[in-house]
Amino acid sequence: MRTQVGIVGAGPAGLLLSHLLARAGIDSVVLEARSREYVQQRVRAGVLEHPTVELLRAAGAGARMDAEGLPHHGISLRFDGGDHRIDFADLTGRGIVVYGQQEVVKDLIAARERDGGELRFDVSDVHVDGLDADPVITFTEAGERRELRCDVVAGCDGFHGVTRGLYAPAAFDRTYPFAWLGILAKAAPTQDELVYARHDRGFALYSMRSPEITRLYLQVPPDTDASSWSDARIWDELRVRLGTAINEGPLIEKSVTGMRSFVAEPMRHGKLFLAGDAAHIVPPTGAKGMNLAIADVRVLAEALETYLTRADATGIDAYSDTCLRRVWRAEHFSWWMTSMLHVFPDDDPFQSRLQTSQLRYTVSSRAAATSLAENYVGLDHGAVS
Ligand code: FAS
Ligand code: PHB
Repeated sequence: MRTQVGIVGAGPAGLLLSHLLARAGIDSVVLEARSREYVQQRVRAGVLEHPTVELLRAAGAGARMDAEGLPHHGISLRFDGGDHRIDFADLTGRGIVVYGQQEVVKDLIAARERDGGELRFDVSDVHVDGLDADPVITFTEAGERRELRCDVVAGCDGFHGVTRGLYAPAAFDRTYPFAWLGILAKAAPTQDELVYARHDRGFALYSMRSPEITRLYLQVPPDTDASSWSDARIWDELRVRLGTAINEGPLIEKSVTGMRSFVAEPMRHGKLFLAGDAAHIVPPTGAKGMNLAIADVRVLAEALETYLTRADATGIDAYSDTCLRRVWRAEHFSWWMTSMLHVFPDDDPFQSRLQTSQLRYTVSSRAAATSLAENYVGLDHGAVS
């Protein structure tokens, strides 16, 4: 088999890259370890920042997002027993769209299959050789060992994939002393917008997916087993921390997500280009994970187009540095939101007073609120210096 771009991973990064390359007339093959059904039902991110929404629309993959997504024009920070709204529309003139990551994945798979794209699911034992000259990906599919020769390889296989291990990038890593217990419930949201709550018992987040589905999170210890939390205990704790009425309903999903900041530098090695979680991880407090993957792919698709159609290596040579500026901006914002809103186990009174002071300043100063708002709705692609 031969293609121009071999893509490992069919998450948001791999699927969008394949879609953008196809629109530029460049062929690719996507190799995915899991089944189509698995990747389409995996519950993860929920917030699309403004540049992501614009890119999906421009790429012809935003129709269902526009029909079913929930446009939001602000969020609330809850602390000191009250809610304080950050008005994105007033502060930035922009907003976000609440639309599940799995819906984006479904839309991109549908677009690729409509356009005859080559998505190969349930592959295993992926290996890559020849990264300095002529890359060859070998993999097992339906019990057969296969070979895919390509001009370049995109490592879009997430944090636990294999492509980052093909070279030895510098790793910048920080883990947090807590995790998030997330639930998806068949219950109509009682809030119009997201609520980030800092409570002495821990952080909580009120989110949603549709007029019928609520998405909620609780800060828990890092080694928490989701099964150790009964539904009743979850609802009770959410009510205490969010301080608001919440409709209960049957849980569709319950899982614990670790909190980590991670960056691999550089994001390129020879003919291999990492994008998304394969290269970086952010704690979900800033709702940046999937959006950062999409921003990487926008840069990579453009760079590969100039390289593969005009033999111009300017874009691919600048790829890593270009992406890392936005990556570190999102790392800082996600760390800042996480540090401000969570209760740290040492429960240091000095730190908790700093957090409260930061929260009070953020909601009372237009300049501070604007800083949170412009990072949350997403800085324009290419605008991060
Ligand atoms: P992904 O991990 O989505 O996709 C990588 C793909 O590669 C997967 O389909 C995997 O099966 C495949 N793969 C892995 N190894 C392979 C191999 N050897 N061969 C072939 N395929 C392979 N972000 C937010 O903004 N908000 C959230 O609330 C949020 N919650 C999250 C909860 C969880 C449990 C996790 C793990 C992440 C969460 N994230 C969240 C971050 C998440 O949305 C990621 O940023 C996003 O999925 C990144 O997309 P990709 O880079 O495409 O990686
Ligand atoms: C979600 O709706 O899943 C969500 C929203 C905002 C976050 C994290 C997750 O910061």
